Amino acid sequence: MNHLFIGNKNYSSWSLRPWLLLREKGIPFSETRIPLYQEDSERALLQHSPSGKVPAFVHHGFTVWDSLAICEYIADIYPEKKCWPEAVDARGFARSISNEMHSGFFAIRNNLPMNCRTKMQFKDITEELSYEIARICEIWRTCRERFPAAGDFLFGPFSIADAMYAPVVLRFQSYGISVGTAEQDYMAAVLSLDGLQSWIAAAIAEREVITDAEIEAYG
Ligand SMILES: N[C@@H](CCC(=O)N[C@@H](CS)C(=O)NCC(=O)O)C(=O)O
Repeated sequence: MNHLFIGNKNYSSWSLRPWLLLREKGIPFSETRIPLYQEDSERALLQHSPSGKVPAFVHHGFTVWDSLAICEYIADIYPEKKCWPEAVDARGFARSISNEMHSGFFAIRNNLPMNCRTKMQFKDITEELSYEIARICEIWRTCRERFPAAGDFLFGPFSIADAMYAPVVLRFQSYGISVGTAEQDYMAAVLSLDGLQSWIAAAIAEREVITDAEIEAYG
């Protein structure tokens, strides 16, 4: 009834977002992994996703694509799962930061590619990268201060906003990005999720290597 098409678990940060939402909200789904940047990838992607990109989600034969649209659709079809915070101001804030992630942070996305197998001290922190890291830390701190609902996540209970930022948590961990105490606590909460741990284990077990997403340890 629910099927998610995803890319390589090691590299596909957009795939992780709806996958983690489904897992953490206990929504049953099956999945197909399409390894990216291989000879047959383009054909396989276009067969299941109109954009030719993953993730794509199929619900009773109806296809929705693009990570945030999929998360919104899941929130619509499972209102009881409370995928967004309930209070209207918290929900507005959660949507703003989720869209900010979806449409921005290009320095982080380009310079610190998600790679669950990597653990290094990344030293080449440009001004642009440093600005984006500081902005993410500000977002996480502000959420915890302004919306101190019960729970360890940005708005208390796990929400779409956390799914959108989970790949950033992985990147900060992989590249040894230093953050403040509140941000460390938030990262620890995300990293302790069973769903995320099982994604990481599957990512580490994958054999494909996408050279462009492999950063040399330097500095
Ligand atoms: N805006 C899209 C981005 C999707 C995207 O770029 N997916 C990558 C994998 S993480 C992809 O399918 N790449 C394959 C390709 O471009 O050929 C989303 O949020 O889902």
